Amino acid sequence: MGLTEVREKVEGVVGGVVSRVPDEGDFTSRLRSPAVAARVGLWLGISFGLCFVTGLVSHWAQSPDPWFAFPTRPVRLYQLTQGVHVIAGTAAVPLLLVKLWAVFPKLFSRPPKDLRLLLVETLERVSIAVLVAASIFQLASGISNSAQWYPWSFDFRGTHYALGWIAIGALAVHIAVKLPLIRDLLGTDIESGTHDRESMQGEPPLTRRGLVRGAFLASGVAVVATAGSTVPGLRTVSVFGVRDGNGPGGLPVNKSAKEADVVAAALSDGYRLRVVHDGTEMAFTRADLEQMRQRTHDLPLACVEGWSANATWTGVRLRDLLDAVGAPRGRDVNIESLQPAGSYRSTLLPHQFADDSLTLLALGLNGEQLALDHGYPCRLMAPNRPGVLQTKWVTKVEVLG
Ligand SMILES: Nc1nc2c(c(=O)[nH]1)N[C@H]1C(S)=C(S)[C@@H](COP(=O)(O)O)O[C@H]1N2
Ligand SMILES: [Mo]
Repeated sequence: MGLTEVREKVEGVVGGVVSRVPDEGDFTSRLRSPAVAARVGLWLGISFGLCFVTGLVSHWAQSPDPWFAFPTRPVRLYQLTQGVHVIAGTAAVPLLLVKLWAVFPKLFSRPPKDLRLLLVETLERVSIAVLVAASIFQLASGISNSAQWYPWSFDFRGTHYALGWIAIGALAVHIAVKLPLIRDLLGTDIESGTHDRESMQGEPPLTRRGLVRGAFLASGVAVVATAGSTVPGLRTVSVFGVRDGNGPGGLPVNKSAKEADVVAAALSDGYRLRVVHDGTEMAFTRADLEQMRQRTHDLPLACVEGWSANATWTGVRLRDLLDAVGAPRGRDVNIESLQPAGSYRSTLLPHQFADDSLTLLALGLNGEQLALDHGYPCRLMAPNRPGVLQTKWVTKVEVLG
């Protein structure tokens, strides 16, 4: 076989493959239009912005920064930011699906012949690929975290945080590149044909306005179906809410005493709360704690997994215990539970929380004795603190140097 024949054969095969891949022009629906993509994209961008900012707040709350202390007030700030995070993420799911559907034909646009244009387009496509992949990952991993379903072995928090930066960076590039087009599209009527492809001749069963409204409606339904985990009035309609609000004292339980393997130790006569500062150590039975001055405060439990609930907690002010061992103010404190294993078995309580007058070692919840599943004999309850750091079944409070 001569060289020309080989070339002809190769060209034949390549041509055959290429002719089977659809072309952007093969998509005829008027609904898959840039005008739809821009409108849905605007709200998608707003949702992602809210997710990013509230995600940073959550990261900051969970990784104490010595230079920039997380505030203990407003008491419900974290409950609000985490609620917005989960609601905005949920709202983004239908929007992302409609947006991807609308721009899908662009995946098949033929690359330009001019080398310079080709380079620019390749860069743009890479940034969009990164944006789409990161967006899908963030929404999927966020939802599965809310459902407490972890079918992976990577660290959720670290990965979700890192990809948050990647997604927001790729989004910023995407908006910057498209800004003139976005402004033009949002400034003209959605049904007008500006920036349409020539092939968009089909007669869709729906107007573009109808499609965009449908996307917003789906987004609203998704929010209502899940937000009840955070918004009390919605609890009964939220069929997909992650926690139903039932549990001892009317509060959901995240991890039960049995799951945490603390039942025997929590109910044992030998239980003591040890408070340690330098050489001083004091041990309290549950009865000793009940004898101390009791305080009652309304504090929310706001889980990072997207549910929250308000409750009334009664117990001993942590600062009173720290005073008992002569600990000075301004010291961070380590809170340790009876739980033998697991990453939530102990937490660092920064000094602004340790010294706050609202921070309790709670013995009671909503007027009842604290249930075993909520942390009996005693649990930490501090203002404006993620639920994951409100350690249950506390057995040791250690003042750090
Ligand atoms: N020792 C211990 N404390 C813990 C946990 C845990 O797994 N172990 N889970 C935390 C999480 S993630 C949340 S949201 C709250 C839930 O408190 P609840 O079960 O009383 O509602 O407890 C926190 N305290
Ligand atoms: Mo949690």
